[in-house]
Amino acid sequence: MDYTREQLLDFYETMVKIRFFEEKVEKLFLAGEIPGFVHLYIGEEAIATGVCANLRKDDYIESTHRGHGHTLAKGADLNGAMAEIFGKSTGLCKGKGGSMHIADFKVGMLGANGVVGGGFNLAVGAALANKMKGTDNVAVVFFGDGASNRGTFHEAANLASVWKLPVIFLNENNEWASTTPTHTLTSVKNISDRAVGYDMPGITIDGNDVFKVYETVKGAVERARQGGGPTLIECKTYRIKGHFVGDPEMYRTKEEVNSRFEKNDPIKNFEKKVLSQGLLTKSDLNQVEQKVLKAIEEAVEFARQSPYPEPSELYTDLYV
Ligand SMILES: Cc1ncc(C[n+]2csc(CCOP(=O)(O)OP(=O)(O)O)c2C)c(N)n1
Ligand SMILES: [Mg+2]
Repeated sequence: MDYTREQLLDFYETMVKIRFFEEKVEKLFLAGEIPGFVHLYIGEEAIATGVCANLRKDDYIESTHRGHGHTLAKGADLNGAMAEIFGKSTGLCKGKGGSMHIADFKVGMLGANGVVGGGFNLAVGAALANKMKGTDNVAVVFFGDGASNRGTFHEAANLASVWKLPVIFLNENNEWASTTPTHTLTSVKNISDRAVGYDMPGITIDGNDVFKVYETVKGAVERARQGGGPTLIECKTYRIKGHFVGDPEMYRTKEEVNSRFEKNDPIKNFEKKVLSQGLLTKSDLNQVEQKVLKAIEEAVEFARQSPYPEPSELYTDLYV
């Protein structure tokens, strides 16, 4: 494998940061410390990590309701992200976005979205802006298998293709759309097959392999930067947690979930590969884990100690 030690450590740090962050958020939500609704990204960490490792700060991403991982992978501040999920005034959106509408324009993270399929046209708009400004920046829109059935996907894919916009349609096929198995509501076997209808490359890959994700997206990003237009990439993965925290999951068995996770945990996959090939040591991995755990504990304390927004802030930041 042709990766530097620094790149490997970065992959690992981002993936465990997302994993530990989500495990912490789950605990705090169940303990009543976090308001609203929370959707966890556990089991899908290799996707956000492999994608965002190809992006610069001034490239854009559009996220989903399951957006914490995308936010962290794009480089958002950990304290600001945690405080946002707590609804505190020190959060990335001053506590007024919360889990499902977290955004960080400073790092090109244009927003999570409570509307399934709400990100497509925003990303295409961002890509159009890049093109009109003459930059080589790209936009990536993350979206679920369920979202691929929304009209917004098809409108956006068509226009992006016609105008050869620098946008990547990044599908996270985790086999579930809320309580519904994807294959019961999707007309194609692979979501990437839909690329044919829009005259763009369509690629399906193992989304639990961070190397595969990184390398595939690298090609699509280069193509987009050079004016080659959009690409549709489908990352096959599996949703390990309930649709939201608190989901009773009456529609599948614990055995199914456990066996999928055991076979295909993206972080374990990574560890196996780098250890067996002697690229990193157990102690390298431990050091990263300890550093990340400490940073997350600090972020929780930061969030706990921060104030809620003042009522007078209710109408600020609504319009630009
Ligand atoms: C327009 C719209 N329709 C329905 C919903 C309710 N809803 C929230 S998440 C979800 C399923 C989304 O599935 P998928 O796109 O596969 O994303 P995943 O949750 O698997 O990451 C649905 C139906 C919504 N939020 N917005
Ligand atoms: Mg899904």
